[in-house]
Amino acid sequence: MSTYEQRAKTHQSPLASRLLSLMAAKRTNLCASVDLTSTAELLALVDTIGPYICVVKTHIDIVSDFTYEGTAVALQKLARKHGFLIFEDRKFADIGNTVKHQYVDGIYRIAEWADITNAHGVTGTGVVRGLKEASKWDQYLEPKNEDFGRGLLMLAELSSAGSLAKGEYTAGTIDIARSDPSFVFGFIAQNAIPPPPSGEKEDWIIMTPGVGLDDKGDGLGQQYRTADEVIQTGTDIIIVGRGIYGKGRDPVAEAKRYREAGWIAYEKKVSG
Ligand code: 5BU
Repeated sequence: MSTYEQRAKTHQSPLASRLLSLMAAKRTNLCASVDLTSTAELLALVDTIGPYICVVKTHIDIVSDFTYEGTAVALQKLARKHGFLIFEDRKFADIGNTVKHQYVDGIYRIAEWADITNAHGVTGTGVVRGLKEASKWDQYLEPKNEDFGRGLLMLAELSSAGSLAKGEYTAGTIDIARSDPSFVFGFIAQNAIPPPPSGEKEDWIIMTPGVGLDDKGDGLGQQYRTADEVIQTGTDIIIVGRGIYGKGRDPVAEAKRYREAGWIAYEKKVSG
């Protein structure tokens, strides 16, 4: 298996290259899922765990006191301070024209501050085309601009019990991703992505939620596997939420612990 550094050099998505380089430089494949409902708590948590993560994943619509400047711009400042990307876990699932508006308009204006977002395949390839058009992802690729565009992850599989995203549905979603591999750079998935029938070489970044070292579930359908288990089954980035900030936990200690678990699993995988 290639290292993150090697993949950074050859990846077709500028955003994925940037992400792989920062993972290699910071020695972390940990994405923190920060599902907190107040801006102050969200920013305070991100500021303390920022050094140990490569991505912060948000659900911006659960932040009760959201303001564009106070929440989104402040989060961007922390991203620059600590060197991580921002992933808004919006799970777009509508026709191209609607998702375009949901991505750039409303009070959240996600495309302006989130490097990464994701979409379901249920509506077909229009979702990719709509989001790409709205992101104006290539406007960021000017050499003078330090930005590296936007990227989309398709939801191939979910971590929750009884998910309908499997079999033919998952295969169809993977085909949708193949419609634009410069904008779609990977998947939210629980397993490796099978190669295409043509045998062509592909490089997708796989991000996996449902990672926990202490719990097996949350009583509401969430299912946890360890960092080692998900990395051995093909994941590149582990997504951890309550395992880091859950009740009674020390977020810095947990972020360090998950970072180490993810990194050891990655090193084991690349070396053998
Ligand atoms: P947790 O606290 O580690 O269970 O949080 C997991 C996060 O990942 C949470 O924000 C979910 O919305 C998100 N998630 C998930 O758990 N499972 C999935 O399949 C997808 C997203 Br897609």
